[in-house]
Amino acid sequence: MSDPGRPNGGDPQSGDPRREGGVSTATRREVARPPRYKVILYNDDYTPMEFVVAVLEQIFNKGPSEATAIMLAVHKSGLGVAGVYVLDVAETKVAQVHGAAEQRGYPLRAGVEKE
Ligand code: TYC
Repeated sequence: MSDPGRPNGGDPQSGDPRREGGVSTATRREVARPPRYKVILYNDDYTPMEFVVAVLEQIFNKGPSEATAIMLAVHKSGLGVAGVYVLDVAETKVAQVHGAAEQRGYPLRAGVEKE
């Protein structure tokens, strides 16, 4: 007899999405994990490095050394991940980056990409 108090009757081989090839079949009580989105920062030739570091600290809550490392990675490679969030938070962060950059007259751009 299956245990109604446990997903999939308590079968230890099922109920774990890591063992199901990512496809949910049985009725589940657990709420699905919402998809996550990367906020991408793009390099440009005009935005000052200190401004990008300040954006990473203030909008993406990075500490000074991580903010500097991300900024330098974007500067060298052309783009980089500022953070990973649910979609509405990611879109808000992008709007905050664009608002702060436009206020200062810098061309800094950001975008959202599904993880
Ligand atoms: N390339 C810019 C400079 O040399 C710095 C920069 C880094 C700009 C990261 C944008 O997302 C960026 N001043």
